[in-house]
Amino acid sequence: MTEQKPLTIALSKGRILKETLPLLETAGIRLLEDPAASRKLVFDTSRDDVKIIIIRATDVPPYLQYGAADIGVAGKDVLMEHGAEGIYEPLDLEIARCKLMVAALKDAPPVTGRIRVATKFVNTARRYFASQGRQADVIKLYGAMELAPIVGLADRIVDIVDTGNTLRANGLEPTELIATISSRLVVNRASMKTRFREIQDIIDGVAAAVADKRGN
Ligand code: PRT
Ligand code: MG
Repeated sequence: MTEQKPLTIALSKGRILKETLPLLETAGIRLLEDPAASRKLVFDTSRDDVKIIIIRATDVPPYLQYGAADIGVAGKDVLMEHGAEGIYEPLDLEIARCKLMVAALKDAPPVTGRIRVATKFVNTARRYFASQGRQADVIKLYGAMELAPIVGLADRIVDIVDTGNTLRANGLEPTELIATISSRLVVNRASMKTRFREIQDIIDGVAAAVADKRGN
């Protein structure tokens, strides 16, 4: 019998990983070593036919789009920013919940005319302001977005908000909700066709784990 190549699951390191591993375990897929104690990028699992790669959150969509991974987990923020080409999104994992919001300095006046927006979510921000008929110049930053309004780089930021503590600590406040965010299980569209049974079984297992955790 010819052996099929293992199914590859792409997970993002950081907060999503911590919440995803227990769901996969409940679905019968367990890492054989602790990724926190290893510099490896490819991990064997309790299933011979499944391996896990651990990459940056923003790298998950391209791995899925081009079929280098069959299954992945990514925040809806990252998926919205990258676009859904070649990627199927069958399941909300209900983890790493947060909100994608516009924020401004506390009590900042409304902006008339063109608005300057600093964010790492440039595509999402452009789409959002365009959908509102507002003219926006969007400036790409890679971190510490909160600093931009303080030093006059931008009128507004678009960023992830959870407790709001980061905004508050920097004298900012959320002003508009763009989207409520959670992490999603995603599948390469071609894999979904060619390896339907294997992948659907994993989706069903993880869906059951999510329902279990929710308490029904
Ligand atoms: O760290 P790295 O640059 O590799 O990537 P990353 O920062 O995107 O990864 P990670 O692990 O920090 O976040 C991955 C995903 O978690 C995001 O894509 C979101 O879908 C989700 N998530 C959930 C969050 C938060 N909650 C969150 N609070 N992502 C980021 N934050 C940050 C936010 O950027 C801000 O700086 O936490 C701060 C706000 O938190 P509060 O509680 O102060 O409001
Ligand atoms: Mg981070």
